[in-house]
Amino acid sequence: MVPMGNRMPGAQAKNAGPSRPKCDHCASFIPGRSEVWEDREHAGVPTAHFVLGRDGAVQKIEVLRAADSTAVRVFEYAGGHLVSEAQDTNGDGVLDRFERFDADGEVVMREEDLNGDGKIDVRSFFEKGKLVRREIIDPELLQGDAAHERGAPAH
Ligand SMILES: [Ca+2]
Repeated sequence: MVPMGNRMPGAQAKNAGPSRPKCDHCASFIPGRSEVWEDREHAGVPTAHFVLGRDGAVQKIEVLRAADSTAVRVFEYAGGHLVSEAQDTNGDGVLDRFERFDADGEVVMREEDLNGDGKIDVRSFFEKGKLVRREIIDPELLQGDAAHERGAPAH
């Protein structure tokens, strides 16, 4: 005779805690959208984050700083073309330069946070790669050293 009522599943087996994948090269797949983290610098933490679309094409790539996983560069793609790029140009952990590109890969707009407060200060518009208009958004930049071109050679 086999006792029928003795196979009580242990309550602990169902309560093993949250399953949090801890790995240096892991992927989580969500229907229609996939995300992949990679530890490209063998830093023990992910330093690249890929977001893939339903078709498997890359939609977004984030390059992460190993020290604190903040994004230092963010690339966004649509239809296989790079449409925007954001960058932390001075390494303070805040994205401070944002560019948008046309279908030919030419920059059409660049937004810059020059004083590192996380707000855009200057917005530049381009046509066929040439600067056509520039807006100064932060009025503080008009008082004094507004003419600082980021990336321009220092004289
Ligand atoms: Ca700013």
